[in-house]
Amino acid sequence: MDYFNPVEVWERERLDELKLERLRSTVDRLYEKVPFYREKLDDAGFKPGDVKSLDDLGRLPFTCKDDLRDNYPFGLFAVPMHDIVRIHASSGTTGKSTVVGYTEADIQVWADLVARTIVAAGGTADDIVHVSYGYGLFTGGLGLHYGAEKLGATALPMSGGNTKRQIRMMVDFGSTILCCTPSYALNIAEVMQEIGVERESMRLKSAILGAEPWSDEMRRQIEEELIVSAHDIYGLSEVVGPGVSIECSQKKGLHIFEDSFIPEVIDPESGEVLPPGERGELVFTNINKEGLALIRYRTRDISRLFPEPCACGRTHVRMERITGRTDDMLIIRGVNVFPSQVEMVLMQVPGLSPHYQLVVDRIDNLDVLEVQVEVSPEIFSDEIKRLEELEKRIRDEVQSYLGVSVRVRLMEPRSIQRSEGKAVRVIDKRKI
Ligand code: DLL
Repeated sequence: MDYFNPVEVWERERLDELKLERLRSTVDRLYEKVPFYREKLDDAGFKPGDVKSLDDLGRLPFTCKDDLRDNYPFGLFAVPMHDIVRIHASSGTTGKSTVVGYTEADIQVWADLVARTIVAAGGTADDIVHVSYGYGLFTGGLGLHYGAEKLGATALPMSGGNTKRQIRMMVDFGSTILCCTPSYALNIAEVMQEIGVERESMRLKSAILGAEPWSDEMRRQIEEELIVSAHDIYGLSEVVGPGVSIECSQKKGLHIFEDSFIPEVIDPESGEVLPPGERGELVFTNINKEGLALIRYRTRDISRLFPEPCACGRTHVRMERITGRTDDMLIIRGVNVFPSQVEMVLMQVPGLSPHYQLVVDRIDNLDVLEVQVEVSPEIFSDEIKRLEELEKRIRDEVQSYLGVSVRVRLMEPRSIQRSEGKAVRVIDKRKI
């Protein structure tokens, strides 16, 4: 079996020893360095040195997205800004993004984790890794990029968009591994057909797809159309970015790199830890990170854990592919969008009523988000030109605020169905 780092095949006992040592030093360090954690740990009755076994994890306090927001932007960093060499960010539930920071050592660890994912997906130093995740504050592009370089492969920093050009480069440069969202992989396959590029003119062998939910059905389609081995990669910026877990050749769950993150699955209502095999909310504790390390971070992602050994030889626990969320976060072309953020934008535009609905669909393999919003009666009787201007304004504001393009449909007053309980804000027609 090929792996990038021998820790991936360490036997359980040795791995658990390392985890305990790292958990203890992380908790102790956070107590010393981060006032937020000192307070939380004090409340939970933990003092430095109190973590004695891995079972103590379950008594540590949770961290959630709001804690990052309340300490925006750098309040949870455990090192002085002088030591932070990189910042990334992703959407929060309201105006503030979730900001994460990395030290030089963190960047190295992250690159190592991503290199492991590329190898698990069949990659070697001889590969040309075509990175079509977005480069920028999003962790996808730079995450895969540094991992490819760490492996000694060739990184091709394409970023997203301009699909025809992507295809041309894939042919000309002989890209062997494609990294993008699964929906974009399907989109690429379709554009190839449209412009008449034969699969035979390409050297693709694997695809490392993630950042949004997908299914085995989508995998079949991608593998058939692009003739690749498609691997699910999972991660989130708060925890590190891509590289938290990856499917190996067996494709029976994603190995979580336990030397860096300790996973738990909890009942989202009670917070109780669930036994292996039961579905619930994934929680991660960082044990190998300096800049920003989170204790029991609640991801809101739904999954379950499989501790059984894997035929690939890796000993690290596997998680089921993400099957849902415990909140209303949508992922539109890889961008995380909370309905509350769209609402905030709409509420700032005069002439709109507070009645709106978000309709999500997948058209030609691309997510389309349509914002339907009722206008006031005066506006509704305005000339078409004024209505078009209003539509454009909403489109522009959502785009600049959320970084995602949307369609806007202005609706007649009282045309959106009123709810008798919780408003139905999202209609998701995507069949994933
Ligand atoms: O999406 C990191 C990433 C980049 C992962 C590239 C994989 C590849 P965020 O923008 O912080 O980070 O979004 C994290 O995206 O909590 C999940 O809800 C969702 N997500 C990420 N990977 C998967 C996946 C990146 N493989 C949020 N399947 C997470 C389902 C995923 N959902």
